[in-house]
Amino acid sequence: MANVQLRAAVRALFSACESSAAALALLVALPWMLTACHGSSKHYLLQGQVLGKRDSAQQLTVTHGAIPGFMAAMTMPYAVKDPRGFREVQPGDLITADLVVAGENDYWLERLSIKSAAGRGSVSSVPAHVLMPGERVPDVRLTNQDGRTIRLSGFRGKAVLITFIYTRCPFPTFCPLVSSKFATIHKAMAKVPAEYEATHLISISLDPAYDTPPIMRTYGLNYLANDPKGFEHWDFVSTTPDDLNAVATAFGLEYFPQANLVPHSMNTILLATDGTVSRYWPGTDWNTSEVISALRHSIGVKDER
Ligand SMILES: [Cu+2]
Repeated sequence: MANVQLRAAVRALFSACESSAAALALLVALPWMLTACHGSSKHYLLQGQVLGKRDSAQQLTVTHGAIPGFMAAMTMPYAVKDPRGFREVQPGDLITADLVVAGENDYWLERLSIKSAAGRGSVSSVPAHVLMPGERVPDVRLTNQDGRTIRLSGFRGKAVLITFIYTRCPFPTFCPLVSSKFATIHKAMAKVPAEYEATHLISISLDPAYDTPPIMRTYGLNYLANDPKGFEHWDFVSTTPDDLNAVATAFGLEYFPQANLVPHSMNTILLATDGTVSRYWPGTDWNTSEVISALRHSIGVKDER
């Protein structure tokens, strides 16, 4: 889900053998160090603190130090292939484990060992509530690309499509891809004035400290063919870290702010005209035509296609 950064590291690691130029580009973009290209799976020693435990997915969210030869310090979820270790470990525990990397999207923790259980209870393990369709969204203050405060409640009566991005996202298949899809949707809605009027798009930054209004404005213009009139229909907003946490968690987003990168999951949300959640499209491989017809349906337009 949120393992964007690890995936990129793994991809770099495994593609380094084939393309040193691509690997070098990734190396420049990311704080990774590549290891030698041999063997099928690689083992690294991970030391860190467990912040979350998800039983259904046998998954731990761990904040850990740098893994020499592989990755910088960060916080992210890992699958665990050690049933006994998984059963015993609790949020707050300091652990060591083997990080096994077998390929892109294929990595897990093994041989979990609890070094200290003194921090148990200091970390909340209650999973956040993700809004179900029909539930009302938190009405946080958002600051748009012009520095103006807007609220989701201000769009009652319109169908609103929301997604989460950050301008420094270095992975073309994540934020830039979703922003391009939003640009396609924006253009499609602009063809029919009544549909344009009854819908709205919002991109929320996952990196509010960096993504100030001028930065969001520049980023937005890039997807609006440099036409600032497009901001009337598509807002690029940031908010405070606390409000971001509230709204992102409500929409099931996972994100882990680091120094210059924010590994994160992706989710696109449709709000109905009454301001409640209507639908989710997780990830990035949804179809713009499907989202466009959902937008039209929610404002009462019958799709002809
Ligand atoms: Cu991204």
